[in-house]
Amino acid sequence: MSNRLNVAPNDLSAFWMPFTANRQFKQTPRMLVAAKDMHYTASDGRQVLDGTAGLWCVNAGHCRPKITEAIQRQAAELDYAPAFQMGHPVVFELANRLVDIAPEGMDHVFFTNSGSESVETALKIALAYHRVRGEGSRTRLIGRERGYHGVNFGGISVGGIVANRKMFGTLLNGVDHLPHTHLPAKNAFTRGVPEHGAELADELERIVTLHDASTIAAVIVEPMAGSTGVLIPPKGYLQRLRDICTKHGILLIFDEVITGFGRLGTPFAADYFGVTPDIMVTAKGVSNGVIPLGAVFVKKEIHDAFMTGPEHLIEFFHGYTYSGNPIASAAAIATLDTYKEEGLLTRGAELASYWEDALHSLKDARHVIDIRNIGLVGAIELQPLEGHPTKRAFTAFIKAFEKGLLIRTTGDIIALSPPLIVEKEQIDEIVDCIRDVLQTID
Ligand code: PXG
Ligand code: PLP
Repeated sequence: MSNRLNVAPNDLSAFWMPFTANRQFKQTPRMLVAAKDMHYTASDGRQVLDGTAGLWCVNAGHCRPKITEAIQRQAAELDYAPAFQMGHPVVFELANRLVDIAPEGMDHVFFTNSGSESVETALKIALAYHRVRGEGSRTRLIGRERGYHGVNFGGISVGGIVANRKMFGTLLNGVDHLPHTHLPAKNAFTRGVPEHGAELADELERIVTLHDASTIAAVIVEPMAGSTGVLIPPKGYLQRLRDICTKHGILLIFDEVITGFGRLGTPFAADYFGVTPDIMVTAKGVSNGVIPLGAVFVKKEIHDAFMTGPEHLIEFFHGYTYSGNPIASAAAIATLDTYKEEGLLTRGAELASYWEDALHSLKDARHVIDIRNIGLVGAIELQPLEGHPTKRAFTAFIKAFEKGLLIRTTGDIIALSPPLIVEKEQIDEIVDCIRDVLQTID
């Protein structure tokens, strides 16, 4: 063990923490110092069950030996290679491995270092694709209310979470938004995919009528909206979006940063819903969250549209210093090996009904106003404390951590997404702990 374990830093002020209540944290820090499989070790030595796979990313569980070894080996052999105009074998192997498990027709992969970068990359591919085909008037991008597409300017423009947008000026021009699909009055306590709301996809027709299809490049949605509190698409909704996009020559982008790599019990949400987008945005689970990596999948027609003109010219002016770097690529190959050996990309399907029953057993727990589930994702929505939105869920988060369980909260929603190696007893432990916590908080 590293001698850094259990040695608390004496000054927490320099690090400006992301998406964190910095002052609250620094008064009562919650430090994680080690992890293995389903558990973290906190700085006071307690074991904490990981109910969230880190931030929806550690799908194979923590410190898996194959992944650790691959990183160590690659770091010692080829640490870095220029990403532009040079190659190394590991990233080509990774691209082939990814295409093998991707939905039919998604034949090419562009690498990034995060979900946010994957989103920007996808939006740029969509715009440039129309332009290289002589349809340069297609410049509008359509997102959705309550969508989360990372934190860069393109992503917050098409995204629909007001706190992530309101501080940052006018954002991208020419963006419009579909309505979100959260209909608690009709769908509360639905098990799995909700019945009501497919017609909300028809709002895309309204937007097309308003702007004209010839001005619209792409629609981007999360197949299941994760970050905003697990909003599951109504039955038939995604197929309707697909049909409308196809009818009008608009590209459909699925942001599968959370849903990719087994979260719903299928390799991708596209497989779960039987709807194939034109571009698929991924990150997180592609490298088990261990090393930053993102991957944008595109259909052959899109890739091939760029492969024209003189062969010595760069076809797409985009890329990152670390696009497909050797260590991240090696980590991702080892991740895919682990997923394959342990059947993790479909394990969620085997556990889904147990998970669903366990979650819905909380229906009568205190403060609960809705429960949602799909694959190995769950959400428990709480009645907000009068006059103090988000406070009740935040208190639940703190109390759960004290009791040895890591959960995520967004607004007054508890979101759960354990590593895909979770056992039934650990599902029981998660649910029992949350029931206890809800019993004790105001
Ligand atoms: N798209 C989607 C659908 C995401 O969920 C991103 C893009 C951005 O990925 P990066 O790697 O740039 O963070 C995400 C990330 C949460 C939570 O608690 C969700 C995310 C990240 C951190 C926390 O819900 N989603
Ligand atoms: N800023 C400067 C000054 C740079 O030189 C570069 C890359 O060369 C970047 C930003 C972009 O960095 P990255 O490729 O890691 O996204």
